[in-house]
Amino acid sequence: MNKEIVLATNNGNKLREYREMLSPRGYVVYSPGDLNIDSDPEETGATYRENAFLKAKALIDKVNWPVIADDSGLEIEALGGFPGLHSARYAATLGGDYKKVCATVLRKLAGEKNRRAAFLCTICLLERKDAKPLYFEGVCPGAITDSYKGDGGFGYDPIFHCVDPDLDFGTAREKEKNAVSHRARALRKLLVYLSI
Ligand code: ITT
Repeated sequence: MNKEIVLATNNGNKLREYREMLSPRGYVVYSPGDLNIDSDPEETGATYRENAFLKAKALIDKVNWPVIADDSGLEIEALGGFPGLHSARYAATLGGDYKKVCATVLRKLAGEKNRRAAFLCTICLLERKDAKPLYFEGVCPGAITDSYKGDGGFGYDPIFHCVDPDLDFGTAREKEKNAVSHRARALRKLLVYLSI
């Protein structure tokens, strides 16, 4: 397969992580911005899969390469899975200020013993316009930290502790996070498919 791929995202942090993980394997990852394409479909799906599909589908007609899209979120057990599918939208209600978002989540969990949480990622691959969408999923189990830790990564990383291996995403180096994250786990499955 051609090693050029389009990542249907407007999130520069996701783009950076995909490039970091895919470049050593010889992939060139284009963003919609690189191709001067505006693509920001409404994420109306009821699942990560549906939203990932909507994002990939919105681009596939406009480009000449396979498209991948990533829908992801943080699920916190004691909050019934919140913010989950709405992780980005919840942050938007606080102006996209993740220091505030993380502080609010920590407050919601004040005194809570059950800190279990997981990052989830679903990648949708559309190889061509008429191709059947394929999905690759990754889960990174962990816990919500007791305090805000470091400014590494992005989004909810400063309050996420990965359990296997033990790693605070807020203080981890990008390479360390990218070896074990939900995104890395989903991407490894995609790479197995692409290498067949
Ligand atoms: P695109 O839809 O344009 O790809 P987005 O940020 O809106 O960008 P999502 O709808 O998939 O993407 O929302 C995912 C949100 O979940 C993201 O904005 C973060 O708040 C959070 N999130 C996902 N992966 C994360 C990670 O690796 N570290 C920290 N937070 C993450």
